[in-house]
Amino acid sequence: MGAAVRNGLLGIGVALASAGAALAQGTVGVPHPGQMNLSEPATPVMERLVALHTGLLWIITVITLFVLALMVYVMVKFRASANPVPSQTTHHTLLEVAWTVLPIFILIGIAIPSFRLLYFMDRTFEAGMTVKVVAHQWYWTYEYHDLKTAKNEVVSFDSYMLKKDDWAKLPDADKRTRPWLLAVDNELVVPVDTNVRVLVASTDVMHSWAVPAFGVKQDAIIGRTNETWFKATKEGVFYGQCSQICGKDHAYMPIAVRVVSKAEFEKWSAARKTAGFAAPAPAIEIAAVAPR
Ligand SMILES: [Cu+2]
Repeated sequence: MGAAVRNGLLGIGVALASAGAALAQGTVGVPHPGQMNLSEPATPVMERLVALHTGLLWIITVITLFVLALMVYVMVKFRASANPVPSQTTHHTLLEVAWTVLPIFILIGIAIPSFRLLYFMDRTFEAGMTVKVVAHQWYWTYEYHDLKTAKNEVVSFDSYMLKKDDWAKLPDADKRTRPWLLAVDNELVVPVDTNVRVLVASTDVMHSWAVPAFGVKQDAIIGRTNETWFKATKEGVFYGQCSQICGKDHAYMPIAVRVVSKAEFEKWSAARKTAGFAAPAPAIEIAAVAPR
């Protein structure tokens, strides 16, 4: 992409972001200093991931305390000083059956909600819109295949990390919602409360499109299209990073998703259809998603 075009896009991106600065005080999905837990959920998938994680933590805690108590009991009761003649016990059938069967039930109890969640995360059958994410060394291209320009071209644009100089020019209010190293020139814009099907592909090496607050992490692999989805339930800007090491600038291809109201999204998409960001169809052929 030519420098002039990129600068133009940058301008539009920055203007859009400023327009979004009102942003209804939306959430800014970034990690916080001292954060102990997972990201605050912004999708049903992430809500369920957090719930499963918390549930597992309880199970692990109870098991760990139980084993600790048993060990303390054994260490005290069967200490050498109180047992000059050691016990000769080698078997206890009931106990052995119990410590085999009980963990099986615990693991099944964990596996059932875990698999249900895996399938829930896998794909949506009721997509309100589809976005194709194409990874490159070292930026992302977003294609809105539901939005066509007057010339019948797919609305698509590249998303680069803001260079330090460009970031420094942002108004202070924007700097708070668009942190350095996460802010991009053109954010992925999606409507709130909408099932967004995400198709992920790559043109060079493996990358991974990940947004922690959405509970989404999908590998971008050359030669195939992976699918995932999210339904953002909060307005705001949510950040992620490429999560598959992909070369020297792996750390500098952040992901920014701006979730706006449906009315705001209509305005944005109408502008994109007429004003710009229109790019020719992608140069690479992406294989269709395999039916399942
Ligand atoms: Cu990467």
